[in-house]
Amino acid sequence: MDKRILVLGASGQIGTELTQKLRELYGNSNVVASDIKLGTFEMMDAGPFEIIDATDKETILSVIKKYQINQVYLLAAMLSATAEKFPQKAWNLNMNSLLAVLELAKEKHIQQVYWPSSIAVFGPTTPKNNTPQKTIMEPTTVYGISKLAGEFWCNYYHEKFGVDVRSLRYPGIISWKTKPGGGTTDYAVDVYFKAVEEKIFTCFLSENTRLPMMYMEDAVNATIQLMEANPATIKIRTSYNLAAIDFTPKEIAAEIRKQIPDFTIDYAPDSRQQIADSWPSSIDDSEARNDWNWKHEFDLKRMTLEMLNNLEKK
Ligand code: VAH
Repeated sequence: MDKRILVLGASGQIGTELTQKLRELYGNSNVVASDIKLGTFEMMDAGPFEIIDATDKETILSVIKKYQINQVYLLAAMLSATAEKFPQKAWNLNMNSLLAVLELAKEKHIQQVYWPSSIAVFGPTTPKNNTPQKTIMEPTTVYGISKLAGEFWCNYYHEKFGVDVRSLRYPGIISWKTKPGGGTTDYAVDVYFKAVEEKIFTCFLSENTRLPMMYMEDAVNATIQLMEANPATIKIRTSYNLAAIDFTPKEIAAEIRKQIPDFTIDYAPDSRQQIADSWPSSIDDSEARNDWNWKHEFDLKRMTLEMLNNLEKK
């Protein structure tokens, strides 16, 4: 099938880089970027752009028809920390956008859907180390509840209506091109920006808070690899565990200090500490590695070099 792709939430942290990569792979004119508000000049100049409220099924359908879209990547969502401040808005955005896109796939307007889940689907009763694909899942955040519900909607539409929807449980994602908004893992992005700009950083999580993390390039590559995989290799239609590295604020600070020796960090845990404490410290993603040959490329050292080199040039 000639891929004609619509990215919903293209201005977000992942959406921005996913859109760039998809345009590189499939051609700028074959990837329509969209978000609730205007995108960056680069994104709107490089290819088609549409203003879309991701919960508005009719508008999504009109854009699908306008560009003969056959694949939708739904990246629009409200992340963990912000969702705690606006629970009803978060539930509405995170759930009704997914249900709108799944219905459009069920009605055969599109052939394939990508929807991201998160390690936020796990909760304080989940085994914390090397968290397995199938385990206790009792999320205690609005974001986690919405992602857990979303996973089972994906599985339902696949089993009941044959919808080809695919999903990954992203860990914290780290990038230098676009700052994330409203996440609990965002400290691991901010720390690099502040190390380069001010050589000092106050971390909103405690120094030994270990969380699963991944460099953006790995996350984007995993997403496209999953979407290109032979359907017969995809055994999980809720959402695959996906892992790369895990570290604490203390460890990432030590890695940064290898490049910026006078960098200092201090700790002032806030309400996001409780969210982080409810999540796993590391993830077992052997199903993804076995089913469709996933493997990560960036460890903490290589990611730190990549982040600092690019931020110093920015
Ligand atoms: C957040 N970056 O912090 C997101 C992610 C696993 C964390 O889902 O909310």
